Amino acid sequence: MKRRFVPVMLLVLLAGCAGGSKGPRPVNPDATPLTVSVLQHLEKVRHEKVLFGHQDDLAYGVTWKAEAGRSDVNETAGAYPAVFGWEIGDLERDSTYNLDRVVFTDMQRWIKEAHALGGINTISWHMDNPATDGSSWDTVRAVPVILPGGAKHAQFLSWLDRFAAFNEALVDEKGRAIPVIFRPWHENTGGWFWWGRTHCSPEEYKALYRFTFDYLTNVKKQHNLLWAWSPAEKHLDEFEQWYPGNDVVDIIGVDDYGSWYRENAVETMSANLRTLVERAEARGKIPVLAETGFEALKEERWFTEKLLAALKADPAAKRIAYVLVWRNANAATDRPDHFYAPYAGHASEADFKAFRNDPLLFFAGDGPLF
Ligand code: BMA
Repeated sequence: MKRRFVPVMLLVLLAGCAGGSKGPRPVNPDATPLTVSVLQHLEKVRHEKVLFGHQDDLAYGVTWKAEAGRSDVNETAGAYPAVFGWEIGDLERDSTYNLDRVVFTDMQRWIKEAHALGGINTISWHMDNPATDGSSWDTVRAVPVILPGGAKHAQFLSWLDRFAAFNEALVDEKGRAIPVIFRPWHENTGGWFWWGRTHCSPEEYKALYRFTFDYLTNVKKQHNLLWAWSPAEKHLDEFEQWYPGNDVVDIIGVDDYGSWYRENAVETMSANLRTLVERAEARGKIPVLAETGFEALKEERWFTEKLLAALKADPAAKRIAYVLVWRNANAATDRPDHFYAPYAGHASEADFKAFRNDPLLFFAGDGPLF
């Protein structure tokens, strides 16, 4: 090698170390290195694997509540999920627990545990209706009320401040902010939440998402957040109309439960996933099945014959980074028959083990995610 090439090589190496590493960059240019790392791992891993996620996994299961180390997924699959979903509805009220009675300080502890397990955390928010003080299912028109100039704008800022305070406490053992996939204003192409398609215009909705991004990123400096947008499967043909923009979204998802109830469930889901993956890839974003599941698992082999089959039915479908199934509500204290992962002794346990053992699936500990 001729000597004059050495300085050039050095420069190339240094550029690599100075943040020129390969892969997508978060929309927030100030995202922490760990946060950038999560996004880039998702991009890398999705071409080989699909991460498995579960809502409220460490908080409770069908037969237990807030018991250290427990997880219905771990107790059936033999591994914790790779993605841990959490819900902060009622944080805006300064309540000590969320709308499903999960204590917020416990949730913060479980988020830290999930991170220590090598998992990725994601947060959704069923925020109360600011116009009426009803729930998020109270569909009285409210979006303009909280946007700048609206009567409840100051209150809305204080609600976002509460999230920032909650989020700032999420630090690892070295004091670094734990990355969080933040997924506000979800299922907006459905009509059941006050931010849904029949209760605000696309312009108002996009202004709401963009305002939330801008305030939390630039004013509150929440640099551990990756931004996910997941409309509902319903009216997904209106995708373009409601998409908040390439500059505020890292991850494009869909919340799809409905496809499992169609006659051609596997084909319908897999076609929906192809569309999702194509839309995300065209924008340089990460596709995910942000929420799904088959309530109460009435089909014993749902995990392999439906979910896994849909992922495998189309080479594009399996390029989603993760699939998250919804929560295992406690049967005695919350909602019976409202669970989406098996629990010990449930009829679909063996099928779930087979699902976990399929080489396509990735659970916590199967490899690094940041
Ligand atoms: C819904 C249901 C509700 C719950 C809400 C927020 O889909 O599971 O019971 O309150 O999510 O977690």
